[in-house]
Amino acid sequence: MNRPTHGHGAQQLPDPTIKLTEGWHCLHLYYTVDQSQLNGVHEHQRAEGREQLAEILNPDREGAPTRIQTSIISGSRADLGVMIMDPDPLVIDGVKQATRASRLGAVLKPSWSFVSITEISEYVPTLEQYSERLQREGTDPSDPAFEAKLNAYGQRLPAMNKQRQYPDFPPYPVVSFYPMNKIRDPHANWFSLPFSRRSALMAEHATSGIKFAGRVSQLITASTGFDDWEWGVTLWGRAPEHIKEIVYTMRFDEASARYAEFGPFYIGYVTAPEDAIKHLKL
Ligand code: 76R
Repeated sequence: MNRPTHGHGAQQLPDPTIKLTEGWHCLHLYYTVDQSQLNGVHEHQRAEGREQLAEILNPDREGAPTRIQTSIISGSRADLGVMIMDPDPLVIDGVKQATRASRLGAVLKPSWSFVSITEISEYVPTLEQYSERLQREGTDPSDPAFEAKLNAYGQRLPAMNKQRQYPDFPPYPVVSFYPMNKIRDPHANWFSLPFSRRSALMAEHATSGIKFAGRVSQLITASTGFDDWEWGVTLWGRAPEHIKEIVYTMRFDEASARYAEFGPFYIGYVTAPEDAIKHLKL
């Protein structure tokens, strides 16, 4: 009996792996401090726990995840935030387990987390699509400005794609994180729009985002199949008001106004692990 075969046969498929073909795994962790647990820890164990935690969160320690950033979170949903990225999801999970197994493990209550991966969005225009867009927007290919714009984009694109898949943390002190979906409402179903329409809406979205260059840096990580929402939005701000302004501004973009829904918002301030530990009075 004939059975369907898979492509070119199993021996030609890459080895099974928990690493991504491209990009990094990403985890946002949130903790609250349980004071009644902390009261029960002897001072010498507390001191040991503080040291362990500072080391676990230290981005420069041996075996540290490729990226790890600690922040102090405002509001009662969390006290401490940790954002981690690495090619290996078990290196990332190692931070969570080491925190739990430390002397302060019972004190730091996990209050929320978000699992995602980095990606290049399907709406990032290729050079060819960018050229078509310039023409659609009225720049003639014979116009010297056309070539200048196209060249500039071609120069920018590799670095932009690297920053989407293998991001560096920007040097900004304010960090906001929230998850979001594009809705599947019978009257506004993002996923039943044709690609051309979604692409046009995302182009409008990107145009409004670019106005925040130098004030806000954004990282969109994908979480379909990994967590309860479709994307995680991490925004870093040069100052707090820019976060409010960009999120408010984007509410008016059709891609957000009509199609987006949002989960809980976490706002925090980036700190060295030792400073966060001091601030939390652990
Ligand atoms: O990656 C790029 O910079 C290219 C253009 C771009 C894409 C494809 C872009 C630009 N975004 C893209 C995709 Mn975005 N973004 C959000 C939010 O609060 C809200 O209303 C929405 C949350 C913000 C604040 C934001 C900011 N963006 C996406 C996607 C994925 C869609 C998909 O793949 O289906 C989501 C969910 C999303 C949401 N976006 C920008 C910004 C900013 C500031 C920019 C300009 C970036 C720059 O300066 O280069």
